[in-house]
Amino acid sequence: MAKAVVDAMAMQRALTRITYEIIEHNKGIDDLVILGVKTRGFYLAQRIANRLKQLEGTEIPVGELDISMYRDDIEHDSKETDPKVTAENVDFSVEGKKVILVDDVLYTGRTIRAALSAIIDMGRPESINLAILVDRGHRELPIRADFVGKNIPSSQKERIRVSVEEIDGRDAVDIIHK
Ligand code: 3GP
Ligand code: 5GP
Ligand code: MG
Repeated sequence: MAKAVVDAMAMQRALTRITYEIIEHNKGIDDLVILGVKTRGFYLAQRIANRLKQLEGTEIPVGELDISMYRDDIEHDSKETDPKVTAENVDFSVEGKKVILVDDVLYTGRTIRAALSAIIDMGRPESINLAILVDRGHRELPIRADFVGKNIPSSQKERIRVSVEEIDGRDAVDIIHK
């Protein structure tokens, strides 16, 4: 059973609001770079970069972080290993940059912890901020997002389905009751 919580219009508004918050927080867009966690986080990162271009007229570099040796069990069994995030396809430097890290769903925080390690391995950014479309709660690490599209308190038995036009043919967030 799926319950619709965010429709296409609401998702676009949330991304536009996050974009304005990024500009305000950074007092402009100087030295910004965006890194999206694959798969859907990368498409959301591209959307934010497109809006930044529309609003500020500047192209912001967007890179993709890959989750490798990822848990094959997405049920979040506590015995599973932590995700490894790599930045093999990022063709720009993060040195001295203001990095905006983007993912679709924030849950335990372990993916973001791994992403932070991968970014810091690439160089020393001036700052890293986290933008998330859906914060579903249940953090296991002291990690929070700076820019949040929507807080959706969830049961651990539920799953948040994020659909993006680019791969799913529609923009939506639904709660799936397993
Ligand atoms: P996405 O980032 O492209 O959305 O985490 C890897 C993929 O597994 C994600 O792809 C996500 O959609 C999907 N997924 C769905 N539910 C869960 C979940 O509860 N935990 C994790 N880790 N992944 C989930
Ligand atoms: P975390 O590492 O914080 O537990 O989980 C974050 C990553 O796992 C995100 O990249 C996200 O893709 C995925 N994830 C965790 N829970 C969900 C969920 O309920 N729905 C979706 N779509 N992805 C999830
Ligand atoms: Mg994701």
